[in-house]
Amino acid sequence: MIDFYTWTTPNGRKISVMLEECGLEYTTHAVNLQKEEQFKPEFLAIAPNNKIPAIVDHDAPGGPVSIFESGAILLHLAEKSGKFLPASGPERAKVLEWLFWQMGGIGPIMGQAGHFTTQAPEQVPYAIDRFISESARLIKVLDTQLSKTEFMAGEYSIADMATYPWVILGFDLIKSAKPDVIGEGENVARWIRMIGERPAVIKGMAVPEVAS
Ligand SMILES: N[C@@H](CCC(=O)N[C@@H](CS)C(=O)NCC(=O)O)C(=O)O
Repeated sequence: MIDFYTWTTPNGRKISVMLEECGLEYTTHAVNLQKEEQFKPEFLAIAPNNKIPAIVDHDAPGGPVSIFESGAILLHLAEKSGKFLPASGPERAKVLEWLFWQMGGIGPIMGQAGHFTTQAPEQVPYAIDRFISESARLIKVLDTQLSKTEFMAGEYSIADMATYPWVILGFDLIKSAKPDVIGEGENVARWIRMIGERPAVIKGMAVPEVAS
């Protein structure tokens, strides 16, 4: 059994999608970021960086283990299930390449774009333009890759699961802000449609259920 600590944000949804895709049994614990529950000592004991997602895998080989950082969790679950990450060879390298591209690029950059456009106490035009432009550049990179392959690394993988929850959130907004960079982004649009139709993705994107 897996205890899963999450909230209604893209980094959490990467993991709920993967858990659903693998059919792994899990219990969801909603960590309300608006109420600053990520700073509670019992959560910090599992996730010292005070961010969701985190898991405790009670049936890991060698005994129970707690893991924070969404990329590390995706790798753990892929290795545990034997799914969505080839065991070796160039196919594995390609999945890891695009997974780390998401972890170091799309996630932090789109996160800052969202922060400076909707949450910052003052409007900072340079920061807004910097993060929206870099998000647009990254989406164009994704679009070019998806013009060559059906999914990011060939077959559907943890790289797609890591990237989809971010791109679905910002694609229309960034495309309309930077049409000169992204154009129609038709390959990303096709990829969004294909992934969004997967039953596990529909379920995973609705985790955690919170009263509105
Ligand atoms: N690199 C981390 C980022 C996690 C992250 O930024 N989580 C956000 C929600 S999407 C969070 O918990 N923020 C709470 C805070 O910063 O206090 C990962 O991929 O797991």
